[in-house]
Amino acid sequence: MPSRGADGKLYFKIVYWGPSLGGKTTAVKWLFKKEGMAEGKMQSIVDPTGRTLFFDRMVAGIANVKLQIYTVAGQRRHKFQRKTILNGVDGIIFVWDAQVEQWNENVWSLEELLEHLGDALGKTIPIIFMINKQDLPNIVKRTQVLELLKQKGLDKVVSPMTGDELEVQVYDTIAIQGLNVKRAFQQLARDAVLNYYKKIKGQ
Ligand SMILES: Nc1nc2c(ncn2[C@@H]2O[C@H](COP(=O)(O)OP(=O)(O)O)[C@@H](O)[C@H]2O)c(=O)[nH]1
Ligand SMILES: [Mg+2]
Repeated sequence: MPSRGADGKLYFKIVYWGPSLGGKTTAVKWLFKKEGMAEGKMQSIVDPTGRTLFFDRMVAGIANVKLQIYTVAGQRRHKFQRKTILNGVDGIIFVWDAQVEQWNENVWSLEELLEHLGDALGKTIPIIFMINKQDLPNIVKRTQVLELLKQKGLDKVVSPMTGDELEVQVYDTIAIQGLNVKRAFQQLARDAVLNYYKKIKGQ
């Protein structure tokens, strides 16, 4: 659930999740630098080689709400840091690395997310997918990813607006060029906000 800030605004937490080097930081940097969506600076906690050690964080304001955007450290050994970042999450953007050889890393990362959030994923916590690195030659087909999502029970999600069952939203993206990055973000941001209003209306 979002929290109310000292400024009286609602702060939603949106998390970019996925395996190491999939393009999470690149996507958030795109929103920050090219789309100019951030308020203030982007914070990044990185190791000496520039890989995310804990998180990146950026805040965007849309209408009367604030969106706190986090990316997790994708390397397997940072499991504990990732769990911390999920506290109070309002929506997930999963960045799938489309490279064929990264298949197992994606599956591992998705399974870890399911371990943490279980049935809430796609039901009370909205999720969308970016299948990233579409510019590279040796990538998986979209249908293969959709098939895996089906196996994991994530091919269908609950509409944050109506409560009906919907196909999960899956975007083909190129984070380094910004292709579909903003569109995917706006979809999930909208879902997270609508989901909250649906929840409080239902109370
Ligand atoms: N070719 C290609 N490279 C990408 C794309 N997105 C990210 N990268 C590269 O993949 C590497 C890891 O990206 P990064 O955003 O740090 O991944 P993270 O670990 O998920 O945060 C960097 O060298 C990026 O430039 C993409 O869409 N296409
Ligand atoms: Mg990163």
